[in-house]
Amino acid sequence: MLEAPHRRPARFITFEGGEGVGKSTQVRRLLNNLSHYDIEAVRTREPGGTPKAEAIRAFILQGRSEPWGVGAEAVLFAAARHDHVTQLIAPNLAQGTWVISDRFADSTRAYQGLTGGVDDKLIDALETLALDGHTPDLTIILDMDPDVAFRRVEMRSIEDGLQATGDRFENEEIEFHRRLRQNFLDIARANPDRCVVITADQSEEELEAAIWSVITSRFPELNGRPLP
Ligand code: T5A
Repeated sequence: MLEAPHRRPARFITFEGGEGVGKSTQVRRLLNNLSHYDIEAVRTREPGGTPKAEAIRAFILQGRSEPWGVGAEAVLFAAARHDHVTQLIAPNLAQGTWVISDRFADSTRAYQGLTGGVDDKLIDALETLALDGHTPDLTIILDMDPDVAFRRVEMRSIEDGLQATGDRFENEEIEFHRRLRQNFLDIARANPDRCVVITADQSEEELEAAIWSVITSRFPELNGRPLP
């Protein structure tokens, strides 16, 4: 009998951290670097990633869910995540395609749970339901002073010719973002096998190299492969 061709395992990697720390920039760079080694990967984001989840994203980030309270928002994020996992993440992983997500379940724990005060038990239950066993293989937490990150976001708005109006969460007080930073660090401490914290206050190229070094040391199929 012919042996089935050996297929490399698909990896699920998530990027987390506060606003403007460089997640989207590094997700794009990682996709590009993986493609140099013929690793098929999809880039996705949360909230969002599928048409239904993107509809929930617009509803929340425009502030329309705010009157419902933070607990209901946690449920909405989980509903979006459930669709994202079942319609995009799981099918891609099953066919051998890596999935790189700009935010995932740790954001609900950090924003709605630890910062917003939603009970741990509800956050745990929503996570179990939404993930359906699809825990990331690696979570990169980009960490930096939120004041510096906010200057980046303001600069982007100016460069884009937009007024710095911000979305629902960008408009929270700086103290909220300081707490959030600490909460992501606490999540990393509680999940040392999955999470790696990287200082984000460095150039895009330096950060890209630091992330590549984590990826190549974590996944044997990329062991020793230099940054393309
Ligand atoms: N949310 C989300 C919850 O409350 N609960 C949840 O469960 C989930 C999933 C999503 C919002 O929803 C909340 C969290 C968020 O508030 P979003 O817009 O998708 O909103 O997420 P943000 O994290 O806010 O996205 P940003 O685009 O603002 O931040 P990024 O992706 O971290 O940063 P990036 O890469 O876009 O870079 C920002 C700017 O900095 C520059 C870039 O060119 C860009 O202009 N930059 C750098 N400048 C200097 N040095 C570097 N190293 C740089 N890297 C990037």
